[in-house]
Amino acid sequence: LDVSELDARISVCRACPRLVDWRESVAVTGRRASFADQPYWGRPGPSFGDPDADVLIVGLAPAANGTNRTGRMFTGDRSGDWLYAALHRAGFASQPSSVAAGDGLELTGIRIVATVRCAPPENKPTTVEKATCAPWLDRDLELCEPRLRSMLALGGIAWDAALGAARRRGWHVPRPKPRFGHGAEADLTTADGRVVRLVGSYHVSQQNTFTGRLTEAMLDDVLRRL
Ligand code: DU
Ligand code: SF4
Repeated sequence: LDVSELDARISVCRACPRLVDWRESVAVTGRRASFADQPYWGRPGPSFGDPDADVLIVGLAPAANGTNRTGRMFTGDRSGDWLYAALHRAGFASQPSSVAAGDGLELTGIRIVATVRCAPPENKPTTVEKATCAPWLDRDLELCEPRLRSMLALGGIAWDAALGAARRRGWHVPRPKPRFGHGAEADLTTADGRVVRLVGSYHVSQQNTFTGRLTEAMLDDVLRRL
């Protein structure tokens, strides 16, 4: 299995009935008025970025009118505006914005995945949905593990998902469990003894960026540590 095969399998997953219903109903009848004339992806969001990345970014879940519309991680929404501008400043992204698949954006050294691959109502996946989607994250981690140097968890849910995936891969995770916070760091050790640094960041959602809880300088700071 390589990254493109894994993405293809994820793209047709229907394991969570509530999320399948939500992603498809938004795509068919629930489109935002400003996008009413556009086709919607309406499927799980596959990974985006460099298949040979040594840095993995773990987000929360696709936005109903963002990834669920464009089919690409953090593409076509406000969270993505923030994330890709910062990735461009840090030298990971070829351009500062991410509008739609086919816009020419390329990432170097970095790949982006989500904890839950389908858009959840109110951006809140259930505990069962997080557990159901976790095997996909496990496969992503397995594929990038040989090169992986660091991971960025966007928000506490992604932080917990990354720690869970690391444990299931047989990595050593410090005890007590490392606590999420903006700028939190945990050194995880792979089964063959390499250290992978997990870095925490407040999520790039509008709840954080509009309120000033997450600033551009704070985001630049965590990206430098990767
Ligand atoms: O209170 P808490 O849910 O443990 O979150 C702590 C801290 O992390 C809070 O300031 C918001 C931020 N955060 C976030 O940015 N994104 C998330 O998904 C969860 C928490
Ligand atoms: Fe499948 Fe994950 Fe989507 Fe659930 S959230 S249907 S497990 S891709």
